[in-house]
Amino acid sequence: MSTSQETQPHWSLKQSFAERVESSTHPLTSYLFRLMEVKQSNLCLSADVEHARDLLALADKVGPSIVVLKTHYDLITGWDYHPHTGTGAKLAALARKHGFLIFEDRKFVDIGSTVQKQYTAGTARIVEWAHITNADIHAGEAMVSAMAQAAQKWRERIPYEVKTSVSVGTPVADQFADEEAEDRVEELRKVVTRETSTTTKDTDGRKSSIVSITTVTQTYEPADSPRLVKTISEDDEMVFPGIEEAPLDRGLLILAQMSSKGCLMDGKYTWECVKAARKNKGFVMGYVAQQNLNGITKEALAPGYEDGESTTEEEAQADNFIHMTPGCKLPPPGEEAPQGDGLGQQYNTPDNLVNIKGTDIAIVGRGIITAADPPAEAERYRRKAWKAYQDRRERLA
Ligand code: 6AU
Repeated sequence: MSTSQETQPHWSLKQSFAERVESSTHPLTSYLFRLMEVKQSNLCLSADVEHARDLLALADKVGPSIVVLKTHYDLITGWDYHPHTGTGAKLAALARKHGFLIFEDRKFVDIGSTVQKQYTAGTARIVEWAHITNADIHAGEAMVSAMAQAAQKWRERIPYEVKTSVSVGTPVADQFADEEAEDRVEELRKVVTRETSTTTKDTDGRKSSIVSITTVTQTYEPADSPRLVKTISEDDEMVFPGIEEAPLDRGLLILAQMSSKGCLMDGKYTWECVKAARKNKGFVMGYVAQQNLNGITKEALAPGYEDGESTTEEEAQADNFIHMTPGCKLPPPGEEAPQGDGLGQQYNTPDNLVNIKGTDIAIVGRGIITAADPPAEAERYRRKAWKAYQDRRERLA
């Protein structure tokens, strides 16, 4: 597929990740660019292992080499759904310890109302532990704004839900069904405002109100504290020293192109993804794609496509979306190109993806997981992908 970038590379391809921090339109993207510079890593591990305990062990071992850990929670046996002590919460603790973001590769696609519930409720409550998720937008742009709305609503509720606990024979907030919890939080909010005269403050900054037989405790953490849950053990409280903790904002990657052979996502679909991303910059961080789409035009992706509306040249120029690309593998010793997996997956080297095609983050699964020494192999991929990024900057300077 030819792109306008072949003749005139978009500015975002030439800049360093550090330089791109300033013009990022999403707080999580700015954070991720900074994290990439701190860890000198543009590697995402696709942790498609069988069991939850393998996932946690792998995340702990490979964590130092990566900036994003990608999950498919629904292929993991033994996933524990408890919001405070389950697999998601444990992964979140490992993410803080090693400094990486969690990307649940859920590939949402449905009507807006359904994706909102799938994203924020149900068994997995993805929004609570995954900083990033992705969507196949064949259902249309409305599902992107619906997910953005759900993430925003979730974000606004955090200061109350996280910090309010109830004691004396009353079930704690996470034991309530979602609606009940919301009612309870609303009730508590009123109580706390009303009961200021009976309020006492103890030494650790917590404030207790006596409300009939129920003690309501509110902790006074900053409203934007990135801690969602009080986690499991002391070890889980360790924090990566190179950078502050990730912001609580949630982000979406639009699945614009796939790595699989015979993929039916054509240029028209990809162009619609570009338009949806430009319309929803507050929530969309970027793309899962096979080429760099910043600054791309309709003519380059879908010549002759009559879509009735287009984005402007200025909008295209302003693009600073982050790109993550799967289908990444190093060739076996003595071979030039990596082979497919016999099931339709097509692979490229980190150099081809990052230096030539212009992606930012290489997503590697089996290339690392099935190696004899996954942490050492992750380090090898980290070095190759980072070198490819440096080579790209040199080549386009
Ligand atoms: O490196 P692999 O082939 O072991 O794993 C690739 C991972 C898998 C896929 O579900 C995912 O990347 N993936 C995606 C994503 C990230 O959305 C899109 C795509 O086009 N190809 C692809 O392989 O977890």
